[in-house]
Amino acid sequence: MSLQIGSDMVEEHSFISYSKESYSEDEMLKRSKDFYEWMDKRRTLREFSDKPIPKEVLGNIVKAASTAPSGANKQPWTFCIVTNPEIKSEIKKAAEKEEYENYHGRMSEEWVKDLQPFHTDWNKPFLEIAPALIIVFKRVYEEIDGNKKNNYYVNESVGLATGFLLSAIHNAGLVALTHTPSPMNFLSEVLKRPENERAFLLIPVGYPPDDAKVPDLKRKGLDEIAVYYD
Ligand code: IYR
Repeated sequence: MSLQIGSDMVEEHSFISYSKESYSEDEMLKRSKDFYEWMDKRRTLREFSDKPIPKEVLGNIVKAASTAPSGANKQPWTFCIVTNPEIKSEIKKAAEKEEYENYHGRMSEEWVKDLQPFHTDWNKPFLEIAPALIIVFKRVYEEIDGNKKNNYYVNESVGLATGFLLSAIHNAGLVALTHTPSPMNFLSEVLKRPENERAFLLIPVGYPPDDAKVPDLKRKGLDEIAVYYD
């Protein structure tokens, strides 16, 4: 059904019944605890094995990401799934060029110091080694019948979808790095993306190497992150 809003015709959604899953309080307690403990096992890795990931698995991970809520359900995202070795090399070369500048003057001394415990530097070998790079683009606007139509809450929407993506990667038994080469415009050029898309995050995905090591980080406790207003 269409609705007239001002001079525009807008397609109305038909509404369908929501099939609800509900649990007893005991079940809720167990499920919420189990889920937290499982999510707590997710860690960022900066090293990967080069073992390929089945294409259908990558597709399912991206489909899970696309279930995130978005402003007016505009789904303002594009996920580029790069497994082609030449394109991965091009991305590595361009990312390292920017990161070299970052580590040699563009980042503040304090920032470089804050990164020391993570042993990061301008070298990004994982961009060639990881079997897949998922580059998340935000779609700032859509071009419809030659007119630009802005999307809404684009950063929030794409941030949520990326969170879902990381959870889906963890669920598949794979690992990822939330990588932020900066500036990221080289990704639009290498991947030949249209003008309405801007790179948001670059997520190398793969299996952990046999001898994987991660920093022994502590997450903040509930008392540090939650404020109750009972
Ligand atoms: N983009 C750089 C620097 C960097 C910044 C932050 I904040 C990190 O948590 C990690 C790295 C790089 O990728 O090395």
